[in-house]
Amino acid sequence: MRTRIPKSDSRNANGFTLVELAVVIVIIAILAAMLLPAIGGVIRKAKIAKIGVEISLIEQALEKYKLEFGEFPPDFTTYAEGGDFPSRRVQLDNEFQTHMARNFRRRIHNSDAPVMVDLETGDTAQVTEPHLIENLDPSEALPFWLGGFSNDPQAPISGSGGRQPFFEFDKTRLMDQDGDGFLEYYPAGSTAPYVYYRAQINNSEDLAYERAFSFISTTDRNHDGGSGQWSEAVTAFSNVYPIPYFADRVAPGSGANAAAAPRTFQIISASLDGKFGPGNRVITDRVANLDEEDDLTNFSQGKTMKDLVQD
Ligand SMILES: [Ca+2]
Ligand SMILES: [Ca+2]
Ligand SMILES: [Ca+2]
Repeated sequence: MRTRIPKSDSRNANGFTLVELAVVIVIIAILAAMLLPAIGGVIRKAKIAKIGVEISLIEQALEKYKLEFGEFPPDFTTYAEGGDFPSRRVQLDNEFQTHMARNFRRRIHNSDAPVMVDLETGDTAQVTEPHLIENLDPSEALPFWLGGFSNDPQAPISGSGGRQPFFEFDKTRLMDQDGDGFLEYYPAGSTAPYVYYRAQINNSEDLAYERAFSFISTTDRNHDGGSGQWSEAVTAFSNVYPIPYFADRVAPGSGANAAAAPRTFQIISASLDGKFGPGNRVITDRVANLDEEDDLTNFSQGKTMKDLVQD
């Protein structure tokens, strides 16, 4: 058994304590090597959980919006043009004006146009060219509607002052990836914005996300249209939209083409990898490549798609 070594006599002590020190360092290194991945996993899980919490807060904000206005806000999807459907601009404008007129009777619709913001200069400008409204998309719908309305009854959209937001956005995560002056909202740690799709219910007929499917399948800047696969190259300069989730993605075997959350809305987060679903691709085989699916939605109760399907 060793005894305490006086500080003045370090001739033997140095050698001995160095060996001890080396052993301790090796043990710490082994422990660290064992623990670091676990710690990394815990941090990752915590980040994902945080996104799950934020999604449920956005969900509550949308419910609050519906309580006040009787319907969930438009998601800026449109049917493909042609046949029975006019241009995207006309469809968007019709729905936008109808939603506003229903809720703001004194609104002057000619002058109360959406406002675009330049994040670099802070400048704002109203949409004066009618076609610019086409730039509004399902990733911009949440900041657009949940930011609240001005208390100017004639200009609830463009008026200043009195705004009561339905949701408190973290301003550092409001960005404009496609540079059109309309902001998207990004989960902490993700390069892909939250996307919002509203279920369509028409004359009591449940159309679910038919229009969202139409929108993404015809948004050719995001979709190659032929092979049914997302083009990952375009993500650098344009927003990418996921397809709405099917019910059997959430609960396997629950019906071939039924949509998840059929009568409300889907909030979809690509989560930490910044990619929607398996590698940003249209999901044809709905249970393939689950390893890539850290995606979170409002109907997955804070779980990733992978965890949800595995449970
Ligand atoms: Ca846009
Ligand atoms: Ca934008
Ligand atoms: Ca993902």
